[in-house]
Amino acid sequence: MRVPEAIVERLRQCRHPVLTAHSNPEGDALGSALALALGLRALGKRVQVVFRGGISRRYRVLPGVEGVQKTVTPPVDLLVLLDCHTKERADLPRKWKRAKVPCLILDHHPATPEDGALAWIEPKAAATGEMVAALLKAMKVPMTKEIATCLYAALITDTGVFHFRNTTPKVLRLAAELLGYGVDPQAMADQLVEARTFQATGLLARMLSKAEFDEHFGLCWSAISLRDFEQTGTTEEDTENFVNFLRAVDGARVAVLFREVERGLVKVSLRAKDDTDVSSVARQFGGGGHPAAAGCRLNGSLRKTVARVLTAVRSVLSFPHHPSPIAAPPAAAKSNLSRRQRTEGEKPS
Ligand SMILES: [Mn+2]
Repeated sequence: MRVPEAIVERLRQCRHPVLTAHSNPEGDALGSALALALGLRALGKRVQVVFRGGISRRYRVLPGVEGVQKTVTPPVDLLVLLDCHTKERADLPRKWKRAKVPCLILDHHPATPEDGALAWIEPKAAATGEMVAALLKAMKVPMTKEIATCLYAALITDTGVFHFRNTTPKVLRLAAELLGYGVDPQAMADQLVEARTFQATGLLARMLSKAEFDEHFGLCWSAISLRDFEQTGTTEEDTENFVNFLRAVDGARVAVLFREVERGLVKVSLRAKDDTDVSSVARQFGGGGHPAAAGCRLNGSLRKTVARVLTAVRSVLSFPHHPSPIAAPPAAAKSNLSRRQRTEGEKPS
């Protein structure tokens, strides 16, 4: 991964940077911000890490998280946005989204960055943390256990603990290098990915009992209502990784989790197990993400939102270059040859 010289230069020149990412930051957004903050502080800069909406309790084990601020204290000479590409999405106080301060963007989501910002967008990176690791090396920041822990958190979050296809040889080599600095891999995976409260476990049981599966499309989904949250004493924060239980269903190509987070506001998480691009669905509703993991939020009732989004997902799933073995008639599914013929027969003229 080649780090653009202009990015290194801009970071070398700044003295009072503010680092942030998208709201409700997960392990990659937060780990990347904290790792870069530790690195820039080692170079003598006065760094603020700002998340207006605060940080989920899950991440309290990350080094430096106790220093995260909800507000910005001037002076500020650079805004650094990680794991997101516009000031609008960044978890900054409104006033600072409009402030005339130079802006630097580091992101691995394929997207068009904010106008006027200096941006490094690397869609091939598994995580923004992988970019930050390369950046810190380019800036000759000495690696420490603390920085390694934050970067490791970023890697395991976005690769699903080295489960997804973005787990490249490079990612594993970086992870191995980070473990060499004393990162505890079990503590990281337990606390950042797997752990949930007993109340959240009750919510998970509800979510699973409401799950539905459309075998024809290989589409598995579930919806959590405001009532579910209220009756289990949980919040949206507790639903992290829930969508993966839907994704795990045998024969599921796409999993969708709906969460009614306020009356009339539904958050949607989409995951693809095959090469279906669910980010195209998320974008239809003003969201975004990666081809295999995307999200959006919609105004409307839970019932109507479920229907709208599932219709959009089914139209993506019915594209002829995604032949579904499940949808094949039993006779045609028997050999690869007959399946290929069937697929060709489905191509629109
Ligand atoms: Mn990320």
